Amino acid sequence: MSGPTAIERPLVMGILNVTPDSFSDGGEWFEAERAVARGREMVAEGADIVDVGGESTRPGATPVPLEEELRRVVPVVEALAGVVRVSVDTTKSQVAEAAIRVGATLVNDVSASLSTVAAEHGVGWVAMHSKGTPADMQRAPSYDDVVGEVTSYLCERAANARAAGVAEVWVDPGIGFGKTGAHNLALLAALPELVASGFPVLVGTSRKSFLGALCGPPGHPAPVHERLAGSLASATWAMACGASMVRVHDVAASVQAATLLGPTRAVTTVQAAQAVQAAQAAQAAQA
Ligand code: HH2
Repeated sequence: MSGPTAIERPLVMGILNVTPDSFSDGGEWFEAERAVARGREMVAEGADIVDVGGESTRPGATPVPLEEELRRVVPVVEALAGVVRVSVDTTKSQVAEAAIRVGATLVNDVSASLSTVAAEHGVGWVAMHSKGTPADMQRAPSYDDVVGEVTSYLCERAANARAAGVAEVWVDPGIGFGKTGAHNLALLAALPELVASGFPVLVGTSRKSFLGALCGPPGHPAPVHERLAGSLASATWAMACGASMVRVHDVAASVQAATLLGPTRAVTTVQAAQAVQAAQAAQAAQA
């Protein structure tokens, strides 16, 4: 048998919200200097991509004017782009383009509408499913078949983007975007179906409210900063189902989980043997 092979692990995208009102980290990284420091910290924790956003998409969030979103996002993207791969979390083409000009190479698009920007500039694109806008998406969302509808929506958008020349296309079921807790769980349970589409899958569950509702005692949702275990369990589940990237606030813990998932996802005996060899070689190199 040949020597140890590096086992690929799922990627970890660190969330960096340069906003005063994001549901979990709002205000923490609102100043550019603090945001850049947090971005660097996430890189040290093992983040593969840092996702910079200047507009909260939490239910009921106030839309941010273009100039303000540019002011928040561009300097942070510029400062981090030389250090790590940067994605820009936006629904505005002008913000995506400005971020690309200063080094972003992935457009994280919760509106799944910016594929032409990605095609034009030769960068990657994440198509996320959402039903409605942040203002109304959590008002009694309903589906006949949530898994079927989300999967066919994403596959159609992704295939169109590929045909239009976007080489790197990700799909994301949009956990919490126009979905009840039951919808979120159904989508997580059916992730292998989305993975089977062949498009790489990104999943973001980190600290979201359905985890709070599930993890706290009845009627007392776990507060946002007490959702690490649920966040990690759901990210691990997603990776075990074949998701290629998870979007998280808690980078260090998620990188540990991803590192474990790389070898354990190896499905054949040969891969498993290679995984053991690779792990042993890595340990020996550290000793
Ligand atoms: N979730 C949020 C924002 N962007 N992008 C993708 N691809 N997938 C997601 O699940 C996703 C996303 C919402 O989380 P967060 O950024 O932490 O909060 P806020 O929108 O309040 O800034």
